[in-house]
Amino acid sequence: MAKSLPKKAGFSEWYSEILLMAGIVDVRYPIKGLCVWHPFGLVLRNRVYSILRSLLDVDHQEALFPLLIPETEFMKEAEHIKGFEEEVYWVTKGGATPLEVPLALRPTSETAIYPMFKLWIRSHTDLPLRVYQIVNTFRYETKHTRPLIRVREITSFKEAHTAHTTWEDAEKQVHEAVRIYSEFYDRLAIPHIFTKRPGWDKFPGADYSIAVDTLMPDGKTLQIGTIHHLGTNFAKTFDIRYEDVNGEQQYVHQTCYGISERCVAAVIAVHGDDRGLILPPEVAPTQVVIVSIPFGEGKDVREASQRVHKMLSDERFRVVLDDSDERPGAKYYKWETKGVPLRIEIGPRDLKSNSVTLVRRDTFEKTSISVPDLVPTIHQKLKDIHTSLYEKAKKSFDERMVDCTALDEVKTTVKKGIAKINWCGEEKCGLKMEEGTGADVLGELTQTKKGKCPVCGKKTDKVVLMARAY
Ligand code: PR8
Repeated sequence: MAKSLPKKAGFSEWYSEILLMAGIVDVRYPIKGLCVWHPFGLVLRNRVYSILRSLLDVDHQEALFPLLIPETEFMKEAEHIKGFEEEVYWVTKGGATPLEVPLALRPTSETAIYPMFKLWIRSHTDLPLRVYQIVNTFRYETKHTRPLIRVREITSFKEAHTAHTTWEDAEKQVHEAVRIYSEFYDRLAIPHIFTKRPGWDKFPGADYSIAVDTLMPDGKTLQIGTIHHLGTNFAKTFDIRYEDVNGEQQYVHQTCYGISERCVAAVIAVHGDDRGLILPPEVAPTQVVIVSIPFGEGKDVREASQRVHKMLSDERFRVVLDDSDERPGAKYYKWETKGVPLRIEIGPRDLKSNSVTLVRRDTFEKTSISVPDLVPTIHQKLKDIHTSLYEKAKKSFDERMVDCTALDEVKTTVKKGIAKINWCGEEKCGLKMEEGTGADVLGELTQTKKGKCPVCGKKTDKVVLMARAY
C-alpha cells in the first residue's frame, strides 16, 4: 500500500514526503545535501526557470562560465573571502598530482566572471553589460540541510551580473531586478516582500543587499532571492575600468542578483494541500488530466476520451489521457498528488449529453461542460486557478504579517509569521532585537512609520521585518 501523505499542518513531514510522492527530488543520493531531480520534478523546474529566462532575455545575455575558480582569483576580494571561506569546496589534486593552484568549486561566480569582465569592458560604449547564467554552485552549508531549501549543491543557481558607468545607473538596475523578481513571483502566484538587508547581513562585498522573502506554511520565512549593489568594490579588486566620454579611465559600478531552486520549493510549499501539490497552471507539467470511466465494455467512453484528448492537445494544452486499468479513485489520487490543475472525467452519463465533468484541483469544484464549450472553459479555468491560488496565498501572507511595537509582541508574532517593527537603524539595537526574540531581522522596508526603537527608545520612522527564517 502506498504511504499516505502527512497533513500539511505538520509542514516539515509533509514537505519531505510530498517531494518523494510527487516525484520532485530523491534525497537518497549518498552525499549529504545533494539531491537528484526526478524527471517530473525537472520538468516543473524547467518550466519555472523558463519564466525567469524569458524575463531576463529581454535585455540580459545568457553566458556560461566554468565551475572551477583559481584560488588566486577567489582570494582577491577580502570581504568576499571572509563571507565564503567556510563554505568552499576545494579541488586540490589532478589525479595523484597536487595542483599548483588549488581550485574552488564556485559558491557563486563573482570571482569567475569579473576577471573576464576586465577583458570585455573597454569603453563606456560597452556598458551597461548584463549577463546571467543558470548553473550549479556548491556551498558547504553547516546549518541543517533541506531539499531545495538549503542544499550543498545548488543545482539551479540563476545569477545575473551587470556593469554600469555610474553608481546611480547600477542602482537603477537594482530597481529593475526588483521589478523582474516581483513579476517572476507573481507568475508563480507566490506572495513576496522586498527588504533592504541589515548591514551585518549584506552580501560579502556589496554596498547594500535587497532580499525577497516569502512566508512558509509553518510561519518561517524563506529568502527566495537577493539583489546586491556592489558599487566599485569588485571593480577595484579586479581592475574593471572603462574609458569615459572624456577619455578618462573609470571603475565600473556593478550589481548582481540571484535566485535558486528555493523558488520551486516555494511553489510546492505555498500552494500544496493535504492531498499533495497544487501547481499554478503556467508551470504545471500537466495542466489537464482526462480520466475515462468506462462502464461495461466502455468502447464509446474510450473513444470519446481520445477525441477530447486530441482536441485539447491541438489547442496546445499540456494534457494527459489516463486510460490505464486502475480504479478511477486511484487515478484521481495519483494526479491530485502531482498537482494537475484540472481533471476531466468522462463516463457513460457524460457521453449521453455530449459533455464532460471538469474538476478543479484547488477547490474541487465540479462542473459539467458541454464538449463544444470545453476549450474556452479550460482557458478561463486555468486563469481563474492562478488568480485564486494567488489570492488565497496573499490572504494567508497578509494575515500573518503583524504590526508590533514591543519585542514581546514580536516574540509571539514570529511563532506564526512576520513581525513589522520600528528600529533606529543602529546595528547594536538590531542585534539586541534578534537576541531578545530569537528571530532574524530580515531587513528594512521602504515604507516608513513613525515610532520608537524597541531597544534604545529613540524616535524613528524606519520599519523592519522580523521572522524566524529558513
Ligand atoms: C549571491 N551572487 O550569491 P546569495 N540552498 C538553496 N538556495 C540557496 C542556498 C542554498 N544553500 N544559498 C543561497 N541560496 C549573489 C547573487 C550572484 C547572485 C539562494 O547571493 O548568496 C537564496 O535564495 O544571496 C539566496 O537569496 C540566493 O540563493 C542568492 O544567493
